[in-house]
Amino acid sequence: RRSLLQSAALTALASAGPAALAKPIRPSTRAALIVVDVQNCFVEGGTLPVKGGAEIVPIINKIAPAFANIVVTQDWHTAGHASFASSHASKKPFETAKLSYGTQVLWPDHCVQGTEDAALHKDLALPTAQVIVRKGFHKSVDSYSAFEEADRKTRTGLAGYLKERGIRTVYVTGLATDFCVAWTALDARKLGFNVYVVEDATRAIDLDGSLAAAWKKLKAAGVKRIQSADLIIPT
Ligand code: VGL
Ligand code: ZN
Repeated sequence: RRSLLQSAALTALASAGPAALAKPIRPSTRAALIVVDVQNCFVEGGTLPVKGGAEIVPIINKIAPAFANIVVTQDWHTAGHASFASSHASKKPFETAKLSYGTQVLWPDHCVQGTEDAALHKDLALPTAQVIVRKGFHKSVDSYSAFEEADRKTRTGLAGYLKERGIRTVYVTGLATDFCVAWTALDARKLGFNVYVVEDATRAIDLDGSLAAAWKKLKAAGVKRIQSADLIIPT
């Protein structure tokens, strides 16, 4: 049975975005919620703000009780990181550069290790989260994905962690839909997990059509696109 709150959310979604699923989902105890980069840098007032970024915080807090396992990630760059436009002569943010591993979008300086900008959003309330994966800490390599760095070789260890704990399914939320959320979800699929993206628990940067491109790739890879109202939350 749905709570009144969930019904209200369903009605709201019916008019706003994609329709909620007919059959609600109860995440298995062998599922993990992955909360990607919900940090000060990616919300209003941060160094690389994602439009509406802070709006997902209460949604993530609301669905968290449905999960026995929660993994949090943190974009965690060195000062002078290769993904920063400021590290490249005559480059501006949102242009691209060729790095050793391929084309890299250049960003404003953001999420520098140990700064308040890189801290998790203060309203994120995930007391049951058990691990924080930090990524992008090698100065010359970016890492959008929580599983594998942009060189597509260096692993973070998250797949091993999840597999050792018997986790087969992941639900991905956070920032940004078309970068770190999408890359994390695609790598999770590649590594054999059953993967959901909880769309309303994400917000996008949407650079030159990157959001539509990301959803297309996610769909082709077999990632399931759901809404928070599709999840059964224990009361
Ligand atoms: C991200 C751009 C640069 C993200 C991180 O979390 O999506 N995007 N660094
Ligand atoms: Zn970054």
